[in-house]
Amino acid sequence: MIQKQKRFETAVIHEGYDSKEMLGSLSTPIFQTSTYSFETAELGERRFAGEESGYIYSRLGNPTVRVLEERVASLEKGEAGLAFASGMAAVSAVLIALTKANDHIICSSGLYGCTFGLLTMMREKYNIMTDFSEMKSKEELRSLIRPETTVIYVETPINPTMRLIDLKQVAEVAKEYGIPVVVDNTFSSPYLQQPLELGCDIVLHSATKYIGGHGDVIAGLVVGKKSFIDMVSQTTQKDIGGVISPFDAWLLLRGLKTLPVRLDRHCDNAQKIVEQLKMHRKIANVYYPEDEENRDFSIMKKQMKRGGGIISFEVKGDKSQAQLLLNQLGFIKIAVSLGDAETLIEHPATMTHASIPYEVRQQMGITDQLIRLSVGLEAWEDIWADLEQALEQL
Ligand code: LCS
Repeated sequence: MIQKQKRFETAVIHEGYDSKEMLGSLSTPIFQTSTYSFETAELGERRFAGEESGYIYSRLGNPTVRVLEERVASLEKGEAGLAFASGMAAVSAVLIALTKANDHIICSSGLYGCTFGLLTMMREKYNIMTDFSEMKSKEELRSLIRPETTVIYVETPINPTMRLIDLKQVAEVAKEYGIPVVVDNTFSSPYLQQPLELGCDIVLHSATKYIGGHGDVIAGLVVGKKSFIDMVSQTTQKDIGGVISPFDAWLLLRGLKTLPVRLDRHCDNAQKIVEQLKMHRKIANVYYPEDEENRDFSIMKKQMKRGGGIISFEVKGDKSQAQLLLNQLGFIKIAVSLGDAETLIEHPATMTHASIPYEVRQQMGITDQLIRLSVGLEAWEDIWADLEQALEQL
């Protein structure tokens, strides 16, 4: 039978796995093994020489992990995928693979605090300089490119300001100069945004978030051209070693099956909460990509299917008012991370982005009044009731 390209909702369940090859096991088996025996010494030699395919040692590859890598590559419409022990293991493996001492990176003017920390370390240790840019126009981006620019690194939506970057526009400029564009697609997941389809080169995830979806695993994923993925697999992944465990890969495969169903609900709930927040007198600003009044709404329409499950907003007043709001909540949990079934709330200036110097935080739009809400899968009426009673106490 000729197989057509599967739709997203089918691919999340089936892609990369054939139960016929695994004794009919419907659930992907967990190959909980660190090593693989060779029948002969010569076979071991051929495997190490790359003359014969097959497994050697689980830091170099594992069958459960391989299913996950093939599935996510298909979902992101890329040639190949690679799984990591954390989102940061994925980010660092990619950035270290693409740079050498004295190179230059152009980065979106806002990003996750630990990625900022990694770029700072790369500057201090290897003189790899980073320029931050809003990437509002092609001219702005072109003006920053230097002969030693080797990466354009973009988060969109940006954690935690929810600002967006026009990925197609960035990819077009990068192509002119042959510079790879890396996109951190954590906030959207491949269900809402597919950067490779827009011309970008490499996409990565903190799979800890929507891909896992249940707050029980730390993991990372990278998708790109096979030649690039093979290079990372054989250099910064093999030799630095941030590989995922087979059990965590299995948890992600399970989480992925419900990704579209969960995200539809996250988006529905977030839309309702945005409507309510915008009407509340204690709220100064609400930032959500799929809000018609949002400053980046036109970019959202071009590249995202829906707005996602994360909202950020500023309360009227200062840091103490923001902290007071968090302290008044009932079932909504004060916690970093996002994309879980539970609604989570955090204060970026003192939590996820606290390591970024104050002045840089201000330039990025991370004010002391800014709060980040990861809208969960509960009934939206209950989420709003909890937020509303807390807001009443400010
Ligand atoms: N990229 C983004 C956009 C992130 O939000 C995070 C983690 C990472 C990469 C790193 O992934 P990890 O190693 O944690 O899997 N973001 C977090 C956050 O906002 N709160 O807690 C972690």
